[in-house]
Amino acid sequence: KPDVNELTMDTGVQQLLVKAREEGIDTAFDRAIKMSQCGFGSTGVCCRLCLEGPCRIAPNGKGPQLGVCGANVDTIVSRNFLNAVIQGVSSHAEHAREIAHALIEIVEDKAPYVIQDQAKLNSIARGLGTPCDGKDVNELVKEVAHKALEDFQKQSGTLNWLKLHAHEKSYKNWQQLGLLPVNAHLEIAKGIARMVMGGDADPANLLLGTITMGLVDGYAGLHMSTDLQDILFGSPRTVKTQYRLGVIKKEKVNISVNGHIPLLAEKVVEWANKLNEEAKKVGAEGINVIGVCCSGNELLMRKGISVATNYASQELPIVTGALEAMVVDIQCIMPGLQQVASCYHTELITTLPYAKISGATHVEFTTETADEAAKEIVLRAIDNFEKRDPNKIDIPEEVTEAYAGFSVEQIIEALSSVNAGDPLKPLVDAIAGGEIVGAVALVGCTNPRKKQDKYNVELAMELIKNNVLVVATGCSAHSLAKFGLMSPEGVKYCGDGLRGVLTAIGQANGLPALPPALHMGSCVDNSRIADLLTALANYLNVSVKDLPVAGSCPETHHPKALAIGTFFLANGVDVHVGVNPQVTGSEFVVNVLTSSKQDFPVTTDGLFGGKLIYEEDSVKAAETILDRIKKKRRGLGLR
Ligand code: NFS
Ligand code: SF4
Repeated sequence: KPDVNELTMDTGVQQLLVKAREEGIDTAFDRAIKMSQCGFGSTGVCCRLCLEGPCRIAPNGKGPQLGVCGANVDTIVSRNFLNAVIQGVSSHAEHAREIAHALIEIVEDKAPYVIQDQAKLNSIARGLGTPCDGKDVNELVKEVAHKALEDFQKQSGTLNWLKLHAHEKSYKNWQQLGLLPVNAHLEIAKGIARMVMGGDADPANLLLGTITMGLVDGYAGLHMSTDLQDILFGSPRTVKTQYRLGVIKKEKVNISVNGHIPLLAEKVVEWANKLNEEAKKVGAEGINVIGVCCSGNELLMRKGISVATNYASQELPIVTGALEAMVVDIQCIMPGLQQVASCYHTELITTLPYAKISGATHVEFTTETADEAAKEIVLRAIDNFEKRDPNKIDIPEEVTEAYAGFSVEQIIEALSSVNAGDPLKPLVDAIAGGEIVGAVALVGCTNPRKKQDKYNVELAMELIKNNVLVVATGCSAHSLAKFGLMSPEGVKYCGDGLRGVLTAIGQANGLPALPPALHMGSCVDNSRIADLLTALANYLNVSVKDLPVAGSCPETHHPKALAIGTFFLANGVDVHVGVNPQVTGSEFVVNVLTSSKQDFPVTTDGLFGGKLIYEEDSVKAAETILDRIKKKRRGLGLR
């Protein structure tokens, strides 16, 4: 077995991996070593879409080059890519739809939540063309929620949320190409229908269909989720918080929330506060709620709740022996959690009727019964405190401080302290002057097949050293926070230009400096990044594709990241992936996605202005990204 320091940069995770090995427990890191990767699957050339197959196309022309139905490798690879993107899109669309539905229940007095952000409500309503005057909050929320649900029902036109947020020039481009989505459910169904056996067999057409799915993801998934969650739970503001496994407290009842849709996580926090005294009756000092993955990000952004760990090491909080309950909803929940939990007193609690794990406790969570469910979950955790085995407790000590909560609203507010009348000006001036060369969104996951955090951190370090501002979301944000890039001290790693700008803006806001990586939230909050780009493009009167920016997911694992990446490609933003996107079996698909427009007849670069960059080495990836950013600068007439 490889040494644990080859598996993760996080010393706390290393410590617990050693403990797990001593106790004979396998985690995702061990399973990744045991599971070899199939060459056909990793290049995307394996098709299981009908019972004539499975078919797989042999590499280098040696062996069958067509499936039984006659599908060639380009068709098979592009269908598989579309399939992956659809999975990502449906995750985000379900997320958004659940929140829209919850809002309606709330204003009909059927669900116990209170609308927190009336300013955001008004701005979204205005953007949707819904007059606000004279309406009470409930009326307005209902209208906004119905507009959201229309995006799952309408049979003509395009998504309300796309019209609300898309940059005008991108919109026109998609319209001309006939790519505008009609409604999310329709497009998901159509996407599946076109990738089915005997459906669409034109690889270029399949890839264009994938772009439409990316638009569904961006607008009816990411943007809608963020907007409605901000209305319901409040728009994030700067918060200071703590990261790493040391946030688990030996003297407290520890409850971790893992998953994505904050309807559950918010209620768990509320009931943990209400039942704090109950915990003292079993000898604990109180209740400690900690976050994992994106539920962690949601609570962190709005409540400053600390974050224990990110995706690849989500089983390790259990190995501390001090976790009373791990509460999950959906997405990125490893089924392996239950095997690990069964070795400890930890109770794994699933909550959604369509996302259960055998062996786990299921406490059904609906918005109508949110209080009862959250109360039961917290009481179960309290009960479990006395079941701890003292011999099994070992909590790594390290914690790192970090800032988060950088919504677009908060970033604009911070910039207003420098220039109240024209807040974007200081940022745009710094980009024009070259103090900031460009910006990169570091997004996505960690993946048990890659050394955890290493690639995220390395890439961020390279970029900020070269005066590229980094914004981050998802589990990548956890990586950067753990290694000091979300604290003001992180500016010591920046090039002079970037450091100067971050220090000036930070000091205008009472901080020593802004952190070099700004935490913008969970993965659905990639919408915030898109909104920031749209605002900058509007300010400069250019297209989003012209901006000196890029997106990157060095350690991704999830189809959701492919969906988000497709959304950014459609907007003309280059997207780097550091993990094999499983399309390399088709030269055609690789060319469409990764070639520059002058090198191949049809490319995403030519059609939209952004291309995919696949590079596993973070230092080399940073070079390529920088080259592209500099090219876009030249396009804008900047040096
Ligand atoms: Ni994003 Fe968030 Fe994490 Fe990756 Fe999974 S939790 S939605 S997919 S692993 S960043
Ligand atoms: Fe084979 Fe075609 Fe069926 Fe795919 S759809 S399994 S390539 S016969």
